[in-house]
Amino acid sequence: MQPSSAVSEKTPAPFTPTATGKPLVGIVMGSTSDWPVMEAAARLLDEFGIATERRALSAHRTPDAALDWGRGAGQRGLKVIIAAAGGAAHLAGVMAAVSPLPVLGVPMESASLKGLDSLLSMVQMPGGIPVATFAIGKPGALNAALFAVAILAQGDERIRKALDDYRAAQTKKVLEAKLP
Ligand code: RP5
Repeated sequence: MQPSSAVSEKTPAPFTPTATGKPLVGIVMGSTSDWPVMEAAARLLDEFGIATERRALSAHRTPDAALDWGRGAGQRGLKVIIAAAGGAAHLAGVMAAVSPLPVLGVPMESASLKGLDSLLSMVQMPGGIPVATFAIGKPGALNAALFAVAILAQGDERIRKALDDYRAAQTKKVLEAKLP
């Protein structure tokens, strides 16, 4: 049996958002199986004090509910949509088709093609309906969250300062790192 400390190292505490106020970013994903990756985006936005709305909805398995969610996003006060999907990854494109909000797409790694399928089906949007597509998997989830922060920072001095501080801390950490 593993000691409890080893278990807790491998199993992060459940995500309990601390950011208050109306959600400004919607994080929608094609399946609950995407959550372990997309949780990184939710946690990062929460660290910036930006409340999120999080849903698992599929362009294929729950098309009507996905369309309703996307159509109502702006009216609910969301400013940015982060949409993640894997395989035949159409969710971000569908969100962009029904909402004028900026849609940031995160391709999920897939079992058979390692996410190349997700990336190509997400990035190859027809002219006129943009999806800003990020890297496959967790780097994409983190960068989509940071891009959402950068968008929101344009109209919010507190968020702009928090983004400056985040980047300064990141730079400091790299420069101070000691290699063996
Ligand atoms: C996509 O299919 C989801 O976004 C997910 O990445 C992938 C697999 O979904 P599950 O079969 O695990 O529900 O729609």
